Amino acid sequence: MAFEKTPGWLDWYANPSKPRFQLPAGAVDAHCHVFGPGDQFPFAAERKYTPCDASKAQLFALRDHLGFARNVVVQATCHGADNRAMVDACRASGGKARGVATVKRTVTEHELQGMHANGVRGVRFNFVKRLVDFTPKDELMEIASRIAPFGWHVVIYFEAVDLPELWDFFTALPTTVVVDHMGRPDVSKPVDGPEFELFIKMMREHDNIWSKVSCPERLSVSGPPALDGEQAAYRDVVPFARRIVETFPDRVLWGTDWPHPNLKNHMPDDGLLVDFIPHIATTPELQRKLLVDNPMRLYWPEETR
Ligand code: 0GY
Repeated sequence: MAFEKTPGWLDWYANPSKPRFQLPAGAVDAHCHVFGPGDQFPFAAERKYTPCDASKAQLFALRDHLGFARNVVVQATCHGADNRAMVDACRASGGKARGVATVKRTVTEHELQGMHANGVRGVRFNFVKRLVDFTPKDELMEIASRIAPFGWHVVIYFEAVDLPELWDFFTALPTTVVVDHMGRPDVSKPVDGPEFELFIKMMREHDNIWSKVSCPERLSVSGPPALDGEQAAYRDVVPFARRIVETFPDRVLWGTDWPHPNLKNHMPDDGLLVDFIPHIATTPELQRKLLVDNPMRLYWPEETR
């Protein structure tokens, strides 16, 4: 089935540069997606956007080009609760990809077991209103309690202004909880202002809560680097990400977010995104925790014992 992309949709960057920053051996891209291809894995009827195709083969080629060893493929909302494209990518990766699914309360035990066998290790709850319809919290809590015995975790995606209202729900979740993109702070506000302090407080008071320090390209107001390349890319995001990495070094993850859904102004060069990492994780030890030790503990624990 042919799908028409959402008008203005930006395709992913076809020829990313080779990063100058050399990733540590075994680095994991812990947040990326596959889109379709639509003729093989149709997009969901309830989707809020129709993306370009972004296949598993293209994802794996990017992984190798950038120097990552593994991927965590996160279910994107354009596929709803139909996890076939994500599971297919995990299965085809030869053990180099694990997945995060979206499920409904109707998911069966057998389906959960099948996903686990194919590499799924978490579910994603999305609270970003432009991306999903509302799901009652009792349904989400029921799902969380059903996936907990598998050793899975919950990934949450929300915007910073919604944290006060969502706090009680997030802090009651019975599993490890991973926040996408630092809870989307408004980086034009102070890094020590009340909004970001609330996020830091949540991580400080709840040691089951982790954060992805990803998506500078999505959060930045200052934008990509000047063409002379002298200025750090997305420099306004650096203090936010760096603060989380330095305060909670054992509970942070990083991912490219390829193929970068819903960007309106520019599409990042994924090589430059990798070059952002040493600005937020400034020592080899912090880089190893962020890129290797933490994602391995969460997604491949059997290899870290
Ligand atoms: C991201 C961010 C976005 C989209 C999705 O599943 C999705 O559709 O996550 C967004 O639009 O902010 O993490 O990919």
